[in-house]
This record gives sequence, C-alpha cells and structure tokens, in this order.
Amino acid sequence: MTHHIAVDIGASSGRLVLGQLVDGSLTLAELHRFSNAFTEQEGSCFWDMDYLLNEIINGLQQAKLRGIHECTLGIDTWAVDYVLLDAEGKRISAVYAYRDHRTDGVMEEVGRLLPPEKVYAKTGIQQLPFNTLYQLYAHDREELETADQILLVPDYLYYRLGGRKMNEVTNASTTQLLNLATRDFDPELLEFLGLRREQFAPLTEPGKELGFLSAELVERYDLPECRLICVATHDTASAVLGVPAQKGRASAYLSSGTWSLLGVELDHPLNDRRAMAANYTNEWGANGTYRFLKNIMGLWLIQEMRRLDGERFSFAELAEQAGVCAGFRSLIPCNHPRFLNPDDMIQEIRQACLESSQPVPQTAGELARCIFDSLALSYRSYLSELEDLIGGRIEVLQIVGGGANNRLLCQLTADVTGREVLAGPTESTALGNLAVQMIEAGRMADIHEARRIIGQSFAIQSYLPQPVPQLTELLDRWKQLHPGANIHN
Ligand code: LFR
Repeated sequence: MTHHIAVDIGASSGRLVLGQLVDGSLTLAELHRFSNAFTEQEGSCFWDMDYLLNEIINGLQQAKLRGIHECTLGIDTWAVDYVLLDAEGKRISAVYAYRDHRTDGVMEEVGRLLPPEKVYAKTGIQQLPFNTLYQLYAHDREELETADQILLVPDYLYYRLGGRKMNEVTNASTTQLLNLATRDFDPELLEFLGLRREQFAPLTEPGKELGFLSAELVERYDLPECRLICVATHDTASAVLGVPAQKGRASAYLSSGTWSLLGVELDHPLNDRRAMAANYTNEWGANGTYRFLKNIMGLWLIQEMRRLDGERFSFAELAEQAGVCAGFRSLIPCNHPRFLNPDDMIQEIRQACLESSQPVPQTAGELARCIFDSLALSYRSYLSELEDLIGGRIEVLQIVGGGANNRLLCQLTADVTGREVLAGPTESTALGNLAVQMIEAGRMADIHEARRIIGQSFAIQSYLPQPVPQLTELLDRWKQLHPGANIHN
C-alpha cells in the first residue's frame, strides 16, 4: 500500500490529506476540506458527529475518484470531548463541545472535594475548566451510569468507520483521569465520578492497526479499502510529532491553531510543585514522551471576532489591516476565562479595554491588532516561565499549524520574545498523523527520521527579532493586565 490519508479535524475546520513519500521527500495533497463549528441548542453547545462522519466519507470518495483504491487511514481531532455509547454501540446523548457553559465553576467545585495537588500528582494534567474530569462531573448522572462505553471523539470516529473500540493514549491523557505511575485510568478518580474501568476501552498506543474500514461503508459509498491505523489522535500530539527536527539548538514549539499550545517535548513528566503552580500540563505523547505545555487562548479570538464581523474579511486581510494599525495600543488579558466562550467576542474585547482604561479598538484591523499584540505578549511571558521550569534557555521558537502563515503574528512573536521564530509547516498535524502511518507501514524508520524528512520537505520561514521600543514598559503593562486571572488558575 503506498497511499496514506490523514483525517485531521479541528474546532473550526477539517480536512483529509493524502501523504506521499517519493524519493525521500514528503508531499501533501488535500483531498477534501470542510468547516466545523459547535452549534448552540437551547443554550448548550454540541458537536455534530454525523456531519463529521459524512465529511470523512465525502473525503474518501474524493480519494477514490483520484484513483486511490487502497490506503491506510488515521484520524486526529481536538481533545477532551467524549461520546457515551449504550451496549449496542449507539450514542446515548448529544456530544457536548468543551466550551459549553455547563462546566462553569465546576473545576472549583471539584477542587473543594478532591485536592488539586493530589490530582496533579497523579495525572500531571493542567487545570482547565473543560477537562473531561470536570465535564463528566457535570454530566447527567443517570446517562453516565447507563453508559456502556465512553470514547473520546476520534476513538468514536474510528469505531464508526469499522475500527475496534479503544481509548487512544495521547488523547485519553487529556481526560485528566490517567495515572502517570500505573499508566492506566486512575481508580480513585473514576470512583469519584462514579465510573467503572470497563466503561472505558483498552488504552491503545499510536501505531497499532485497528482493523479495516467496514465493507458495508466501502460498498455503499464506493470508498477505497482502508486499513485503519491508530495515530496520535489528539491533534496537538500529532502536531508535535510533525514539528521538524532541530539540531543543536534548544527549541520550543508553538502549535498555533484555534489554541496556541506552547511547550517542549520531554521524555519524563515534570509534575512537581512549581510545574503545578505554573499550571503546565504533561499530556502523553507517542513513543513514551510528554507534551509539557500550556494552553494559550490562540486564534479562537480572531476566529470569533471575524465571525461576529460577518466574515467581511479573510484572515489574511485582517492580518494586513492589523499590520498598518498602531502597535501595542490596547492589550487584553487573552487567557482570562471571559474569552473562552463569551456571548460576543468583539464586545468582550472592547469591554476589557474599557475596564483597563485603554483605547477601545474600533475597526476590524484595530481589533485584530489588539489580539495579535496580546497573543505575542502572552507567548513571551509563558516562554520565560517555561525556561524557568525546565532550567534552560530556549533559543528558537518553532511555530507550526495555521498560525505559521500569519506573518505579522510570527514577526511580532519574534520581536517580543527576542527569539528566532521558525514558522512552518502549517500542516504539521496532518504530517504527524501521516508519520505514524508511514512508520507503521515500514516506510519510515522512526519519528526521528520522520521529523528529518518533514524538515527537508517543507519550506520553513525564519523571522529574526527586531527591537521593540520600550519593551520593558510594555512588559510591565502586560503584567498589570495579567494579575494571575487566566484560564489556568
Ligand atoms: C487543540 C486542542 C488542545 C486542547 C483543546 C481542547 O485543538 O486539542 O490541545 O486543549 O483543543 O480539546
């Protein structure tokens, strides 16, 4: 089999990407792209699983039309969200989106019953209000008790395509229910939620074959024969696998999409008191690694701003307009929970500027500039924190994901952090997904080779830091805005 297809679905869009390795060089071809968003029904936020499945099938039909008769297939999506199944394997409730407001205040409530220090010592996972632990705590008791299986979103998509029921580890770790020492679901945390271990499936590592796309689907929709391969199903885990190799220079990654995930890959968890105080996470990676990182609000801010602005401008146009606006005029504490899912992002940004006596951004360009400036400053402060925690200087910041295309944000990030930014590839998530499939198929030796090939196959843009006037004053302003009130604590 020479064809490998990555299904990569994020909170705002999904795609099926064909990867080919020709003469040691990796190329990508997009087979299908579709939009994604959670929908609101009676005040709750849900994902539409049938729509996503349908789009995967549409993409596979495109593959067949291009003459692909056989392939391997891997799926990654965002993390933490779950699907409850009955004994027949049918969904027993709609699938909540993690920004749903039912978890407001739940993390604090659970914290009073279950000491956060204990949970962090066990799991090493950062406190985020939407961790599956808190979502399950807020879920209807009866539904939870009757659930035969709890799968995360990509696990469920594999299952519906014909794969075995499993809980893939890189994603399962984001539930905040896995124990670092035993490397399984933690009995005490399950008991706290009133759950049984059997309600989860066997933990499965990336690289395992899960069976074939069901013959029924192949026939009904005229699809290629697909061998289903378990990849790193958490999109961030795949994105980190897809970060090109860096030789000799200490680097951190910034996976820049709906979220900005800033961190380093470690071969051991770092879940001491300091890491807990800074609320860094230790999500499990492929090959026994850990993603030691922090969630930063990311491009969600601009996605929402653009949506509410009636999609008058493309992302590229917004960046262009932001580029000609005065810099660092208005800053927002972008990781404050108020920006997680406000009723109106534009109003929320303006209100935050008003409250802190800064000029209120009026135009789309001014709003975008305020977002990019704030994100760049956020990257700077978390990068310094990261250096303190790991005890070493980071020389290079590797930006992957869609945000690597944003030249203004990349340059601002280089300027404000004072580090070289290496931007690209934008499709690192699909690449990480494909790398696992290609390694499984014996076409690449291991992840080191995969990262070397990725580095050689895609153009990487370097941004060197330019001096920022009055940077010290700017950082002071930023600190005053950020009195510790963010989504992490
Ligand atoms: C990025 C991401 C983050 C996770 C958030 C919610 O797409 O997967 O890693 O914290 O979405 O699932």
